[in-house]
Amino acid sequence: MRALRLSSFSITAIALVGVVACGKSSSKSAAPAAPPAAPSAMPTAPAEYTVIIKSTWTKATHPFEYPSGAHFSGMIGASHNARYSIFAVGRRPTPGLERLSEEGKHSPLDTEIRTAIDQGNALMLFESGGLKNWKDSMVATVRVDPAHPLVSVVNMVAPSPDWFTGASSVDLVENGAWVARRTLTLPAYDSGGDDGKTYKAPDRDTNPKKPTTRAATRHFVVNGRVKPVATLTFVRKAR
Ligand SMILES: [Ca+2]
Repeated sequence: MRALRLSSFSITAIALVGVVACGKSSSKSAAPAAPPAAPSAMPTAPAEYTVIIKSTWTKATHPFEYPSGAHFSGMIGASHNARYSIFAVGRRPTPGLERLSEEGKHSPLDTEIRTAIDQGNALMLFESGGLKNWKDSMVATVRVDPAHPLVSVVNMVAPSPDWFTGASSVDLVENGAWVARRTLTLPAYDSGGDDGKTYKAPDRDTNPKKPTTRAATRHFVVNGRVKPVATLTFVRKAR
C-alpha cells in the first residue's frame, strides 16, 4: 500500500513539473503531460585535473610568415558553470580576453574570473607561466565540482595582433562521472579586438570590437584545412 501511495504521489509531482515547464497550464486538456527529461546524472564529489597545453604551432606545420620569437603566453583558465565562459565564437571579447589575446597579460581577465567566482558562476582560477620551447608544456591544476563541471582556458599565440588558442566550456563529465582523461586539439582564434592581419602587424585596435572567430587566414588554414596550434589534455588526479 505504501509503495502504491508513493508512486501516485510521484506521478502528481511529475505532472505538476510538466505544467510549470510548459509555461501555460492547459487545465482543460485531458492529454497527459509529456514526461520530463531525466536529469543527467552528475558526480557527487569534486575532482582535480592536471591541465597540460602543448604547442603544435611550428615553422614546419605553419610555414606561412612563421614569426621569429614564437611563443605562447601563460595559460589562464577557470572551472565554471554554464553561465560563465572566457570566450565564445560569435561573441565580442571581454576587455580581459582582448588584453590576453593582444598582449598575453592575465589582467584584467583574472579580475573577470574572480568576479564570476564571487557570483557563484566560477569555482577557481588557474594559470601558468609562458612557453618558448615547444618540447616543454604548460601545466596547471584545476578543481571542478558538480556545480562547476566546465573548464575554459586560453593563451596568446605570440607574436600576433589578437590571436589566441584555448578551449571554452569543456565538460569533464561523461555518463555521470568525471572523465579520466580528455585531449582536445586546439585551433587558433581571432579575438576581434584588433584588425592586424599578420603576426607582427602594428596595433590596429578595432572599435567597436568584432565577434571572436576561428582564425581563418593562411597562417592557420592550409588548403582549406585548419591546422591546430596546440593540444590540451586533462588528466584526472588520483584521489
Ligand atoms: Ca583580429
